[in-house]
Amino acid sequence: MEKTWRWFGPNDKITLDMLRQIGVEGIVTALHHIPNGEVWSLEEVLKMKNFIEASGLRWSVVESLPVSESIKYGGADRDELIERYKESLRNLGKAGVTTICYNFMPVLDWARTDLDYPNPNGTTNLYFNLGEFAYFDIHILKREGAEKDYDAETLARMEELRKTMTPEGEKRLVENIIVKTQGFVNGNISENDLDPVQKFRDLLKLYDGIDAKQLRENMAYFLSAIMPVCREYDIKMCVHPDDPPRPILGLPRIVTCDADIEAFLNAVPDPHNGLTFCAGSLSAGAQNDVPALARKYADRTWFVHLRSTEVLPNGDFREASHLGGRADIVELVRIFQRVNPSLPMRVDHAELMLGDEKMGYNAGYSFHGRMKALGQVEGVMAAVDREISEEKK
Ligand code: DNO
Repeated sequence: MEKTWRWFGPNDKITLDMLRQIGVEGIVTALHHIPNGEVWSLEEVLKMKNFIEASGLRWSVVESLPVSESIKYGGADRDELIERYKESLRNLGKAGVTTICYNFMPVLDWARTDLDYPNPNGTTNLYFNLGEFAYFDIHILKREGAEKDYDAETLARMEELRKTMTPEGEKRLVENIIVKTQGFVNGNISENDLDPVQKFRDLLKLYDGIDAKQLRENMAYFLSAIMPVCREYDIKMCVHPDDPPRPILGLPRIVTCDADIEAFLNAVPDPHNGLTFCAGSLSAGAQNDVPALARKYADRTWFVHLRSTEVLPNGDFREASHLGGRADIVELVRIFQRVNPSLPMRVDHAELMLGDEKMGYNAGYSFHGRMKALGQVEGVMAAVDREISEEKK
């Protein structure tokens, strides 16, 4: 697989020269300065491409070309927004940047409650605490009927938490769940929003009456509309699975498991409609056998995120080592390396370590932690390449 790295543009504290030194081959990035819903002009695309190439790297994957909420919930202006999306795709296609990651998660992209949860070795990482998430939903967001979405054990944990919750604790949950994890992925809420909770409630309202079936139809509508452009420029669209892979905050989620993946691939049966195989997101669903999914969908996978999680019996999950947890990265490398040795792959959500914590990196995107994870994955790739060449003898 091609060793790629998510880089956040010329303002990223991690420079392209640093990445070349650690063995990165391809860059995964987006035009983060262009607001969601606006066209990425050919000029802006080429500017970014040339900037990356000047450092001896290539722009391998766009992550993400964001899909506007209105396309997801089927708003009155969705056709206009789809036309703009197609225009951005054409410009990317003309520039030869043809692997495009996106997601179809309503309102919230990925979700975590804790961004620096301590590990026993002194590093920290991301964590999803279901009790704290329920607290956010029921006591901060005050979503109508939210209690019904949690089991008795989770509600009991939440009550315990309530006894010691402070205003600072509530503020931290808001920041972690809807601000810090969202702003940098071109999300709906940014650090400058004065009342993020109210803004978030207004966004949730947009999905009143939208169930999983309707969301699936809207996704198929979007994909069918963009496929002609994708065919013309050989653009590979690859949807990112939902993280965590389950409905949250009353919102439907439709890329969570085997049946979901099969459904969206079959809804628009064109190879340009494919998957970002995010091993981390999929592994956070106890229902998912991650290597089995990789075997089944490798031929429609255009981009791979390698990371792993551990799911706890109480519904929490944590980021695991890239060599441990539920994802089984060794087996995933065996599968993908055989199918397509040039498939772009990046590591994800690594520890904060050795001073990373002072650098203010985007949540999940440390330097030393990701460098260590990349080294681990490189080692696995070398061993798998040896296995493959021995088989051929
Ligand atoms: C989180 C990321 C996601 C991902 C988008 C793709 O760390 O994996 O934000 O980039 O969902 O559209």
